[in-house]
Amino acid sequence: MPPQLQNGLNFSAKVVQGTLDSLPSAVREFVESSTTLCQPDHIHICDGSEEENQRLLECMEGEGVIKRLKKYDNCWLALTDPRDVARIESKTVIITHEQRDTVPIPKTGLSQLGRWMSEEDFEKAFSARFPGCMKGPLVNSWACNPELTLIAHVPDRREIISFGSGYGGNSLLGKKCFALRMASRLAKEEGWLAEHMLILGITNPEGEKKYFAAAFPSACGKTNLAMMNPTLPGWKVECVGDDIAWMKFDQQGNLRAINPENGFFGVAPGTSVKTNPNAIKTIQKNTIFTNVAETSDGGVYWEGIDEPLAPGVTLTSWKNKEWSPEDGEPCAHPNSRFCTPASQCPIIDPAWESPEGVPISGIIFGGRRPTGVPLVYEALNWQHGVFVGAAMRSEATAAAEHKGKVIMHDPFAMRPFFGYNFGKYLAHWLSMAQRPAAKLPKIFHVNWFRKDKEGRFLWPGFGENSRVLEWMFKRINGEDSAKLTPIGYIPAEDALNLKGLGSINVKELFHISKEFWEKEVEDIQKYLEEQVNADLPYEIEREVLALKQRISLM
Ligand code: TSX
Ligand code: MN
Repeated sequence: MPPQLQNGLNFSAKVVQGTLDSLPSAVREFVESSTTLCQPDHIHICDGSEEENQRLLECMEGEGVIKRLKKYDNCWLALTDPRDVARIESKTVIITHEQRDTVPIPKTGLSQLGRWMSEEDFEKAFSARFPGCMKGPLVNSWACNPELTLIAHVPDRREIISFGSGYGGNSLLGKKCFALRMASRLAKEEGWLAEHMLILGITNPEGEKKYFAAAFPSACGKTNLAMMNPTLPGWKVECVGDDIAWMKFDQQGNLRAINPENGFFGVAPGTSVKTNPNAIKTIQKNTIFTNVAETSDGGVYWEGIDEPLAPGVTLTSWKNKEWSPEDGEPCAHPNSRFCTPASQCPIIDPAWESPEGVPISGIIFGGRRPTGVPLVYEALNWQHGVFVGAAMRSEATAAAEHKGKVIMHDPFAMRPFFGYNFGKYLAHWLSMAQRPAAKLPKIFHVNWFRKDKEGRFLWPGFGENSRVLEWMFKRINGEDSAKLTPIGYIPAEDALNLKGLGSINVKELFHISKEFWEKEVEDIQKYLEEQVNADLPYEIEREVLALKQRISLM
């Protein structure tokens, strides 16, 4: 009898590990219908054990999909198709009945706050991709198919459907797809927050500890901050997470945060003993590297690793070619990654897996702003803080057709990750102030990247950022160490601890120019009115007008 008749089902796939009977009925039905659709040869039901992990790694090694890095213990190198190296916003969609449930309808042009697909178009896209996509050893099937890549979310059915890409942000579905896009929708429905934020704990020399959550756009060093070694004597930082925070006000009104991830999926280039010693220690074992360069002695290498190559050691680039600096191309892809267990981080917080979460005292927004934006300012109140999040911008390398750097809007560092209409998301944040017991955290904005007229950074950054966290710490404890400005509170004269730093141009670092902020508030207003349009909460429009007014009186 053919196997499909033996099991009464319309497929002949062999179950090579586990049994279908052991699955909850909804999961079993999903596996059976997906098998009928995709036609795989084999079904492997994961048990999550370390033995299984080793068998899968060895299986992939045997097929040449990954390579063991012999310099380290249980570290692996994966080199991808050069067309499959990053998230692709144009192929990442959310399907809802109404377009406006996914994105605000912009005044003109395309929404930059997400991409909607109609139910009919998704039905067609699905049928054009999935039938038979796991059948046999075809090239360009579901696992890597750059032409047909599609990352789809159907929040009403709680479904994520990803096709054609193996890149982490497209294929580790627990991360951006679930823990941010899907979870932000669930959070809106259920009264909590799913945010693109690191979580860190900081303890002062007296032993008092506070937790912060911080949102930064890419290229601001979020992972570096999450694992920072403070330079201030007697201070200690511990890491809860480097990318995602799920936060909820508890019965006592404290905002409690968990990191829903198990590890770090961090950008490799720029990671070094100087910029992030704790990340370097974390990735020495049990780590999968993607699209980095390999040294001839079986180690990893990338731009900014800041390690000399031992004499006679050569490099193979991420494109699997002998590499030399004269090639004019980087040895590692700029978006090459390490994927490593959080438990191995030397400063992982003792409460990092605590189910009740850690209490958040401060929320930090930030951006890479070469001009105009001071090192730190504190929002005037919750509504103003929500506006500060909405107004976030950061310097980014422009798309291919442009040249150089541009200042991009990235509200809440969530622009590619909103699971629903950003206007409704703002209303949800504002609604936190209406919760009877809520002790609202203070909100801050930081900019480690302000430059002087000669183009030199005004602030040393990295571990010295502990000085900024110390000021926030004192503000949260009610210290009167701030000066009011039109954009918010900045440290009062001598309130920012600069002991032992050498010369810092504090004046320039904190200068607030009327001319700059007149232009900045115009740009923010234009962006919010064009992009959020009819869904912009009046409280946010009011913050725009109030800021304009305060600047005009400077
Ligand atoms: O991660 C960074 N942080 C946060 C660290 C906790 N970076 C790296 C950004 C790229 C991802 C920074 N770069 C930071 C920063 O605070 N600041 C800067 C800018 C800077 C770079 C170098 C120096 C000073 C400032 N100084 C010297 O190189 C000597
Ligand atoms: Mn991220």
